[in-house]
Amino acid sequence: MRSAMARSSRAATGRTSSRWDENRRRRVGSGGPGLGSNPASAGAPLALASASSSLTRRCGMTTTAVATGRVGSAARLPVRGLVCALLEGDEEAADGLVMGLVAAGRSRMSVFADLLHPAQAQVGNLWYSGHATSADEVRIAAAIRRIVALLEPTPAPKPVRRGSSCVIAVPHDDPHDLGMTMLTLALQDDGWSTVQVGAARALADLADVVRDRRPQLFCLSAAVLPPLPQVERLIGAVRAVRIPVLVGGAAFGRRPDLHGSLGADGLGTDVRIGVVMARRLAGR
Ligand code: B12
Repeated sequence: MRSAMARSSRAATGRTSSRWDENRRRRVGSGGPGLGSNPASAGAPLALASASSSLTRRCGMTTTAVATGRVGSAARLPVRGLVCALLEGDEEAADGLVMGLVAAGRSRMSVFADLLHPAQAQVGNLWYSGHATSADEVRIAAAIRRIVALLEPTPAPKPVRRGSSCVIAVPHDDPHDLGMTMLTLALQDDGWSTVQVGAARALADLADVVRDRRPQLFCLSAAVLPPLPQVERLIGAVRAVRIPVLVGGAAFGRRPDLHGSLGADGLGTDVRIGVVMARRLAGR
């Protein structure tokens, strides 16, 4: 049964790949519809089944992973289906996929780490290979932000100790704040109280903010880093007052040795690892 399913899924994936690329080439070439401009999907119920069948129709894409993506199962989440829906500007289908998983018992953190983050990374890869435009990238980042805001908290059964608090920041001038937002919400679900410091604050000020707040943990999320000596000074200043520093985001994830050379205590390559490391580093 299992191997038959795997075979049919592989076969379908082989078929869909070229069809999807073909659709995509046509759309990128012709400018394509904008976000939410798919009148055919307007008013459709946010049901996983209808989202799946609509995607299968339009992208020729299997959504077997949705059907088998039960909580606790090892099945992949429908990253490809979500990316397809987002590229098509079909918000109903995208919402349907995500909400179906939540209704099936997925935690918000799992949706972030296993679906939204990989989907956004996939969009970056499509841009690299010329299958998505930079306008697609901006539009989809906005759509993912909207989906993130729709998700209700899913509190952890065994939260961290009361009084656990964390300051989370992005460096100034770094517009990539989706990761910080996801991490903040995932930590809140794990029982932390959080303070976010946006990209408007200069790195030099951040150490003062952290020292004033006295959290149990400081998290830095970055896709684009300021000069490294500035980052190293910030990390050193925070650690000097015995607050552990956890880092993450594309700038660190792509150079796994960087966090150590800058003096940080740990690197979280996704939000799930981040939540585990936060507990461990802060002894909560
Ligand atoms: C969407 C996007 C944008 C959007 C950002 C919208 C927004 N509000 O966030 C826009 C269009 C604005 C943008 C702009 C730019 N971008 Co951009 N962007 C992306 C893209 C496609 C996705 C980023 C994203 O949101 N991912 C989803 C989030 C959820 O993932 P994440 O941040 O990694 O977070 C996850 C984990 O890393 C972790 N995490 C994140 N932070 C932390 C922190 C801690 C402590 C922990 C534990 C965990 C953790 O948890 C999250 C969930 O699992 C990536 C491509 C990619 N492959 O990532 C490029 C990318 C990040 N961008 C990049 C670049 C270079 C730019 C520009 C400089 C391009 C340019 N030349 O103009 C500009 C920035 C201009 C500026 N002012 O500096 C590069 C960064 C290069 C690098 N450091 O290696 C990337 C990787 C693309 C590439 N070229 O490879 N971008």
